Amino acid sequence: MQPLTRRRLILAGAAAVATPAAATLAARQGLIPPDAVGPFAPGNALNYAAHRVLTGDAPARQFRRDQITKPFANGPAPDDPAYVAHRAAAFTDWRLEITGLVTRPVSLSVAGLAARPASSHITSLTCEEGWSYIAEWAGVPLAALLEDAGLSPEATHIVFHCHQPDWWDSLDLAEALHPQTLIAHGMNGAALPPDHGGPLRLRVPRQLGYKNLKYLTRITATNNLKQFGQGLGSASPEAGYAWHAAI
Ligand SMILES: Nc1nc2c(c(=O)[nH]1)N[C@H]1C(S)=C(S)[C@@H](COP(=O)(O)O)O[C@H]1N2
Ligand SMILES: [Mo]
Repeated sequence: MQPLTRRRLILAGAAAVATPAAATLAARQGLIPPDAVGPFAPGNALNYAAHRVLTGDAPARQFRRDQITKPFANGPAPDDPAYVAHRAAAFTDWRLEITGLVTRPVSLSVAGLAARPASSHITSLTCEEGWSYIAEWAGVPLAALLEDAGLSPEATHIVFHCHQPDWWDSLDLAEALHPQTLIAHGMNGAALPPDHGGPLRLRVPRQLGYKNLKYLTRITATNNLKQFGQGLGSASPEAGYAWHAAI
């Protein structure tokens, strides 16, 4: 079978399942992902809806401490003057802002975050390129931070920005409020190394590596992803990757 024919078949099948009635129902249930546009719309929508309906809040697999493997960093830490200065100052002036649809916007320091009750898990970071490693991650559950900030009932998604403007992403509330979703400041018993996103990164173990944004600076609660970037919910779909990258 020609690859194109096969692809057409899959798309046709997906489109058939996504009837107008099913699409309306899915939209009402919040089951349409922000990148459900263009030729990949049926596939992205089916994948997202199927995950949300079938896997619920199932946790990512956890490992034993003796299963921790050698970490692999996706590129070195930023070398621009601002990041280098933060790094030289041990990130004392680094801030994580929580803004948008919250009643109490906050600006948190790394020390302030590290002083809060921490959660940890030993999970795999899995890159879409085929490599992975197991590490112990420590941080503050995003759910606790959003609760303190007074997340508005109107919010549907949480948007993440970082020190690298080309990288940004978002999660739905099911993923953002999942107990394994951390604002991580520690890795394998030490402070999160710069190569792995220090001082702060999103650690969302139910999603592929690229959703795990490093060098976090701002978290924004919203009910309108269209106003960010090209409106696809993340920089990744702008480059051809799926917004929902559950594993
Ligand atoms: N800010 C930022 N976040 C990022 C990336 C990046 O280059 N910059 N790479 C992503 C990708 S593709 C992966 S697989 C993981 C890699 O995390 P690691 O470098 O700690 O292994 O981080 C993700 N988050
Ligand atoms: Mo990746």
